[in-house]
Amino acid sequence: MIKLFYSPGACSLAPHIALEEAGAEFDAVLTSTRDGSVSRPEYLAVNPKGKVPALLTERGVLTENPAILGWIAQTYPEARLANLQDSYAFSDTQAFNSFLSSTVHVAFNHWFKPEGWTADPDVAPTVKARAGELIAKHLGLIESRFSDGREWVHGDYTTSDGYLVVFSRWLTLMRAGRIEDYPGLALHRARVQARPAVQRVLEREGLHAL
Ligand SMILES: N[C@@H](CCC(=O)N[C@@H](CS)C(=O)NCC(=O)O)C(=O)O
Repeated sequence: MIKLFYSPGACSLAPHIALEEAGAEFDAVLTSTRDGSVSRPEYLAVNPKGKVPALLTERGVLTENPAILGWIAQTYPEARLANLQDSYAFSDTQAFNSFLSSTVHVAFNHWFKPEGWTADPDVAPTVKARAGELIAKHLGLIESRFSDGREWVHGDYTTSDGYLVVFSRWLTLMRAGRIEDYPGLALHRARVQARPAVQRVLEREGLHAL
């Protein structure tokens, strides 16, 4: 049985949504980032990086959201969570997911944990302020994708949509900006959260739609 190690509302929400959208059979294993569970020896044996998500498959453990999302899309092709017939379209989806993972997520991390990026506590507020500017820059770029009226990041619904909603939720929950400043993103967030699979996942994680 596939196992997804997740923490409520963390970036592991993205593969949680993708697995649910795919109709996969899986166990969702609560591994909170808030109570030290990610640092316990039994979890480090699964993912030595001490981060969620981790996905235990029949072949072994996968980590890193873009890789996990690519695996889910390829393993459940009937769910059409990526365009698997077109290598350009597939790579474009992976590129967007990599941007979220390597750039958007990292900017948010500087916002909510600035003291983790500098040894000088006096510098932390400057790190946080700069992170806020970068979050606005990155989300502005994403917002421009919706200017043509598209409903989903790539036109059709893909893994990128359930991943993007992690950060459009964080924007509000971490008070990193105003969703009203991103009307396309606001509509997208509402659209994703209205999907039945996403509602099931939010409930399982003990979360509410924003
Ligand atoms: N690059 C990883 C990032 C994973 C990550 O940073 N996960 C966070 C939750 S959103 C985590 O587990 N943090 C726990 C900690 O740092 O203690 C990915 O995209 O999957």
